[in-house]
Amino acid sequence: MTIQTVATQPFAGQRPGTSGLRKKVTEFQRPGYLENFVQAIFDTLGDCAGQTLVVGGDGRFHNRAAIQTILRMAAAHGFARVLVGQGGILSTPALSCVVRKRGAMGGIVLSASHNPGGPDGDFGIKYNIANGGPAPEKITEAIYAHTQTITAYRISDASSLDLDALGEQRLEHTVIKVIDSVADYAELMAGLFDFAAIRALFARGFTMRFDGMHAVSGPYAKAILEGLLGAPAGTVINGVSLEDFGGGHPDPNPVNAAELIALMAAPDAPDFGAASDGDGDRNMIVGRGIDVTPSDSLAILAANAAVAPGYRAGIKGVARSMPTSTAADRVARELGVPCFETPTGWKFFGNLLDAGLVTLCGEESYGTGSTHIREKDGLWAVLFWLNLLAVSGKSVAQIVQEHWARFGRNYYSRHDYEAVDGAAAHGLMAQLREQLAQLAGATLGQFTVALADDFAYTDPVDHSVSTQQGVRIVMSDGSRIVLRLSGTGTEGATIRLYLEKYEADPARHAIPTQQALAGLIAIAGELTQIAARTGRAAPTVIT
Ligand code: G16
Repeated sequence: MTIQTVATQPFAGQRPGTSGLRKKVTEFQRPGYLENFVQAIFDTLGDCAGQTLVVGGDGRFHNRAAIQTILRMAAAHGFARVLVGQGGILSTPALSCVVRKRGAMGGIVLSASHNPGGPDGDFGIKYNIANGGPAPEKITEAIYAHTQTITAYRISDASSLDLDALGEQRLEHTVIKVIDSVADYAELMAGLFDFAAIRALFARGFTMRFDGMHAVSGPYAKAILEGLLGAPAGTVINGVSLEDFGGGHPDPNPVNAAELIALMAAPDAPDFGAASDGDGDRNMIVGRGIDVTPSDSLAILAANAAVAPGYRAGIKGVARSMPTSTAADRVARELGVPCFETPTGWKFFGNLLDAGLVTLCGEESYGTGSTHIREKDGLWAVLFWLNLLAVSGKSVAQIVQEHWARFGRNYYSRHDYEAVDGAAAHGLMAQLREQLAQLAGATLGQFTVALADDFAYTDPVDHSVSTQQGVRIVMSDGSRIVLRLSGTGTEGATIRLYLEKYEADPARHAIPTQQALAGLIAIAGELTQIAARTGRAAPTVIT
């Protein structure tokens, strides 16, 4: 075994987006493409000698090949230990958990999250820092800068390692330890939630379906729900992880998890339904005949946090991304704790969590999490809901309706226009930005504009500033139209239009969502000329 220095040239476009570098698998298969990015990570980290690194991915196509390369490069950079999930598998939350628990310098996550997988699908890589969370922008920008000047990478020429047998192997001077993918994570969950109460719930005949979408969370859900909590076999559906996710789109929303939604709408529906995404960090919560919006789910968990042993002491604060509905703000106000509004991207929650300013965080994109790790966590949210259902004895629908009756309902929807021509999408945003100055105070339909701006965020901890994080048009009654371009797509541009309308009157809480939002949808259409500019009569996906 020797360490090779291989000459290379920069690739364009290796700037990490909302959550790491995401590209087509074929791009990652180009000689040197992955190596350059990994070298840029190690160059950014500096001296890695004596350090521990954690590596794992969501099991999608190219996961194993990429991990073999990363292990050989880690050995060439003098890491003392690399912990790798068995079979190369670690869900994103499990990786965050292992980094924190094992005192690692950081971790490398191989995933393109909810994006489709397979040879023609997407792949991704992300670096997480010692707190277990995604690297902040100053690090991702430094990584990008290194990719643009790179001339060589260092790699051991050792042969492939066995990723399936638990235990230690040696690569150059580095110990590679294959660890159980689930154990550390399951232990953390058992410490946060009332497993005895959930076990008793299942023993009483409570029924549930967890849709693993053939992605990474299946094995975690089986071990915890069907194993530790005694849910009957068959509770976890689509629970076998496949390299192409069975050809599906592992994004847990009512459109992509249509099978689960149909099951939950049937007369003999189970009591509770849930789904997670490609890398296990997203969650969708469904009751009989009702799917809970991620924004409502965050607000409901915040209002009821004390049911779970891990949160019995109360919550210090809540954070949500700017496009997420303001339902959580109302709960925070009543609890007398702060609510922070951050740009889209879980990385923006890290400082708030580290500083102890918030306990719970959430995003409209089906992400919810807490101080327990520094990633959003799909199964954690499902267990939180199970804990709430077990302790309250209520149904999902009852919990949601009672929440609305108490706090009011924030009708909410996101309209996505996917794979739009990049120039058209940027043109739309530019034209909208130009209108902002004139919009304040304007009357639009039944609404008066109270604020129209391009969201900028100053991190309250390190005071870093992030600008151009999305256009928001806020009406005097709190209703909002928000537009931004996705930072996770790999084809053209994806325009996200977010709509929110507050309704205090419980007599008006059963209106179909799109109907409740129709006035705002029409205004957004006129302001943006989205149909004409994109050539699309309707959004690709409505959630
Ligand atoms: C990532 C980020 C989230 C973000 C989501 C959508 O999630 O971690 O914070 O909300 O992408 O981002 P965008 O609107 O830019 O596409 P994931 O689950 O894809 O890692």
